Amino acid sequence: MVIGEAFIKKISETAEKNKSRVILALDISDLINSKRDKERVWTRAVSIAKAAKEHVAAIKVGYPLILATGLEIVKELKKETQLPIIGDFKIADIGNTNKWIAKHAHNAGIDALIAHAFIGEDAIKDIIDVIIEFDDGLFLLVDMSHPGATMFIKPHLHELTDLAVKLNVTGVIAPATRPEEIAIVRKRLPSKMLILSPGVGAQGGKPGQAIKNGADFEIIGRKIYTATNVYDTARSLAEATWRAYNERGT
Ligand code: BMP
Repeated sequence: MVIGEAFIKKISETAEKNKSRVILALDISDLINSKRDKERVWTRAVSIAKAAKEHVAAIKVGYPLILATGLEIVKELKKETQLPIIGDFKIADIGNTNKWIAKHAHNAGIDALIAHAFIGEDAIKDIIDVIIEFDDGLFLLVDMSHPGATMFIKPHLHELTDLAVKLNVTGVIAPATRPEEIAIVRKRLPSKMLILSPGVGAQGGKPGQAIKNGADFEIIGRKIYTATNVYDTARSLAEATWRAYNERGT
């Protein structure tokens, strides 16, 4: 048993239904100076989510979208897509502050959260208290996909992964831009714990590669939401990730 069994069940069901191992990173945004600006971003985000919904297993929302539209969009996205929603607030504060972030996220309808593993055990346990109370999921970042992550985070990959295992969280985030790391992380994790991997497409990772190396889902944003045909692009990424997952055989 890991924390977030209900979330794992939910995302596994949508993955199976849509034959997809893609999580859509819905980073639709713009600067908001009027009610109309906000409505425009809101409408665009919902329409992209609807266009992609048959070919993704979940939606990840984060600062770009939420700072533009407010957390209220989460309930609309759930209503329109019926997909699980991951809140990517990269929580990295003291425990008391983290608890409030987690409570607001749950209250808005978010099903799982992402936090930095480097904040350490006590500050993560405060998030876990809220996650368990509401039966949500929690993912910890054990490395990041951008080049600068190799300066401070990557050297601690093993320890950060071991902390995630010790705390029995739902899973971890590891970079598709360095797929060899995913294989390392996979070996250290119990099979129940998920690996979500960003960095596919716009950041250079090849669709399906992270999954071949042991990831369970690929988090993909720009390659989908900037495509001329969102539906077709999401469909072809769904096919590539689904094939990679089934060929891997676990
Ligand atoms: P894109 O496919 O457009 O590069 O988007 C990737 C998404 O994953 C973005 O929401 C980004 O904030 C997030 N992400 C990432 O790219 N690398 C990480 O290491 C961690 C992330 O959450």
